[in-house]
Amino acid sequence: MKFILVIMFALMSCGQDTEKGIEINNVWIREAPPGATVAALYFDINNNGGEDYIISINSPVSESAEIHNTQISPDGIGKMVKLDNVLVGPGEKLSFTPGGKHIMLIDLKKVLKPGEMHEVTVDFKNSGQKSVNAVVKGFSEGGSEDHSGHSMDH
Ligand SMILES: [Cu+2]
Repeated sequence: MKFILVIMFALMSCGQDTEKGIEINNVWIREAPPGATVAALYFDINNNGGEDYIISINSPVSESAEIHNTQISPDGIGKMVKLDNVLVGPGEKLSFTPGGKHIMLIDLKKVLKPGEMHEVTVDFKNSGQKSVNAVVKGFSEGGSEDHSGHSMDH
């Protein structure tokens, strides 16, 4: 048993070393009232290391998650486009914000209330998985969002 614990600890500290280059800050999720099936997740990325890609996101609060970008058509209608990955260049600062790139948490397992904290894991191609805590913000906080784009079928 002691031997297994030592191995686990070694693996954990090893993982932290390889993740040094990328910071994830200001992680938050838009509140999800009863009946909501999706919620948007936002964060800022600060890459102090080499080129990398966000390839997937996981959270215990939803069945799955997709990387989305919001594109505004000439007639002003926001449409969400699914991205397979997002490039994070060396030294790049990247913001996922309402009206721009965001993570869509799909098939929510629970109601998300303002003030709650939930774990989110971001998977990078080179840096591996990074787990962070996201705070749930109410509809009036964190900037407005074009909800028309969220009527698309997920
Ligand atoms: Cu979306």
